[in-house]
Parts: sequence; structure tokens; C-alpha cells
Amino acid sequence: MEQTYLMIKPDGVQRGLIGRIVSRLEDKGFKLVAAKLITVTDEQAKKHYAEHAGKDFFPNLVTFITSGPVFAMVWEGDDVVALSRLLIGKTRVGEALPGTIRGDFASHTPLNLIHGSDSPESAEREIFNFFAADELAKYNKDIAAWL
Ligand code: RTP
Ligand code: MG
Repeated sequence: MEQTYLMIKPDGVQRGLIGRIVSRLEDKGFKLVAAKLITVTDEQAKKHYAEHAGKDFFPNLVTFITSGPVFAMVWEGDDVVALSRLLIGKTRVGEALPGTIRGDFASHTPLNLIHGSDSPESAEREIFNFFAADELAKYNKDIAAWL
């Protein structure tokens, strides 16, 4: 089953949006595999945003993502990488449609609330930048019988 790395950024945590964002992902039917409130280190941030190294907004990106706690998560589901990015919405607030997380809650592009991996390969790299393998839950399928 495909997995993705989603991270509620410091603005989402400080605005008290963890619950509502997690609800949307649960409502969609994705399965939560790991979650923790952490403060991203400088080293993790530079690794996470390596594709943007050298761009003019890179220093601000690293400063922002390390500025306060984030809610790091791993979610699982069919096509979860692409589908979760649909729920998140476009990067720029002017393009993020109503109904998406960014479209409904974000009004300033750098503060766009949540990160989502952009490919299964990025997801694998990003998950293990923030989680150890033994932090990922394994669901016992037998439990479905009495849910
Ligand atoms: P993210 O990685 O955070 O999920 O966002 P994304 O895929 O939608 O966007 P990406 O292109 O990966 O950019 C990462 C973050 O950098 C900031 N950004 N600023 N000033 C700019 O032109 C610009 N472009 C990107 C955004 O905060 C974006 O989330
Ligand atoms: Mg990205």
C-alpha cells in the first residue's frame, strides 16, 4: 500500500488546525500510520527541502519550518501521494481552490499550512528523514471483523 509524508507546518499547528486537517484526511479514508509533534532541526529542514537549495526563498523556507513545532505524519492508502495533494490544494493561495485545505484555510502563500510529498520516491525519503522504521504502525487486519 502506498504511503506519504504529510506535515502540518508551524502556522497550522499554532492556528489550532491539527484536528480539522487530520479529520479531512480520515474522512477521505486514508489510514494514519504514524504521527508526532516535533521541532524540525536545521539539518532535517535542509534535507527535506534539498530540491529548493539555491532558490531565493530557500533560507526563509528553512527558517519557517524550524520556527516552531510541526505535526509530522505518515498516511497510507491507494494513490495516497497524489490524492492527498489534491486535498491539500495548490501551493499558491491564489490558485488553491475552495474545498482544499489551503483553499479553505490559507491566505498567504508562504504560510500554506501543510506539506505533502510530491511522488512515492520523495515520500520514502521524507518519511525516513523524520521517522524510524519502528515508529510506523502495522494494522492487524483481523480487527475489522468487530469494527
Ligand atoms: P510543500 O513542499 O511545502 O508541500 O509545498 P508544494 O509541494 O506545494 O510546493 P513546493 O514547490 O515544493 O515549495 C515548497 C514551499 O516553498 C514555498 N515556496 N515559495 N516564493 C515562492 O515562489 C515559493 N515557491 C514555493 C512554499 O511555502 C511551498 O510550500
Ligand atoms: Mg513540495
